[in-house]
Amino acid sequence: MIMRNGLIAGAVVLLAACGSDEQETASTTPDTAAPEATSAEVTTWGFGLEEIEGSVQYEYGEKFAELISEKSDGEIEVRLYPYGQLGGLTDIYDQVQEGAIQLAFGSGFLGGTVPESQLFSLNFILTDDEKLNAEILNDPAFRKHEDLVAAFRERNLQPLAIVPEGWQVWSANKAVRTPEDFSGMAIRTMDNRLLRETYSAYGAQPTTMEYGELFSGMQLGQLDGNIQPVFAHQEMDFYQVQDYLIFANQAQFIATFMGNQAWYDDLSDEHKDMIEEAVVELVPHIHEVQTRLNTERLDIITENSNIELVYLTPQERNAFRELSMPVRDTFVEMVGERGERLMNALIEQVEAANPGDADLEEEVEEGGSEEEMEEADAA
Ligand code: 6CS
Repeated sequence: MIMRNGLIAGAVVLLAACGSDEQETASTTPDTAAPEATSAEVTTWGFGLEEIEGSVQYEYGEKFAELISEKSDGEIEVRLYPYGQLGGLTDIYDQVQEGAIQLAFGSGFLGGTVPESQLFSLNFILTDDEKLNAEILNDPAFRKHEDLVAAFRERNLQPLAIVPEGWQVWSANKAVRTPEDFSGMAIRTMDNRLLRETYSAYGAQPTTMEYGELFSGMQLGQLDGNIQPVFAHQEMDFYQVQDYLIFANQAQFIATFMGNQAWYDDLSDEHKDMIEEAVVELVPHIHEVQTRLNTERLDIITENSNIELVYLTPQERNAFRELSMPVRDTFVEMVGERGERLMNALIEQVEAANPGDADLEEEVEEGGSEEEMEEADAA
């Protein structure tokens, strides 16, 4: 696999205006300087993915392309650029900001571009129910919250949907059950300060590295641990160079689906409506896809390795939850009042959707029995 060797294929992205503001064609053209010709009737929207074929983002992109093609009677073609084709992660964000591509996903590394997006890296902020989280994040009350939209638009981006891709699962060469177990561990985090603060609070040594370099980073011993949804541990072969997968359910991997702001503003109402309908239809669809992919890939991992699976108990999780709480203040320090309002809006949505969770936290703090905690977690 090219990615795991850290070789990111170079790509030339050319932009061709084809008659109207909306008719922009982005194409990777490693062999020729000329942009690919498209017929006069077909408009191409380029969509940069942070992940390779077979991933949750790829499945999202394929379904989005299918829905847009159907809704536009074939007038619009969405062309996917999987990870590596446009360079590294920040190259993808640069290209959608500049309008070289029209659409992209942005997750942890996007924190450098849209600091408020680090909200999605906070641990223990959502519920334990992944489907409910997808619904909360995509409820217009949050997805279209003026502070979220303003944070992206200030950076020439338009947020379109929020896409949870599964629990972030730790991998390591030892079983991590307590913050003390993290001591001295070089754990790879995506490049944002919030994640570095979180894992420092847990006692680890956060280390930033590009996605495509992680396999060799772990193989060469530069990294002791990694944080990914299960499908990515499998798809990128990361599990082959680690001994334990640790499920703490501390956070989900969350990406934002976004467009170039000027491009979005120039779209006709009809095309904006197509996008809106597609992202709404995709909420239950991608939840089903991510749960299926993560389940199937865990089976592949366990069939093909001796990796040990560790599931933290509610009390073990609570030790991490407590350490994560002050990081919310760091988030506010970093992003100011707008980010704070957004964080509070998310917390309110979570509490309204899942009032039982606050009770559970109190019970855990008071120290119910492990069985009681597990029952409460399963409920
Ligand atoms: O860890 C990363 O950098 C990447 N992981 C996933 C699952 N998706 C994209 C992200 O950049």
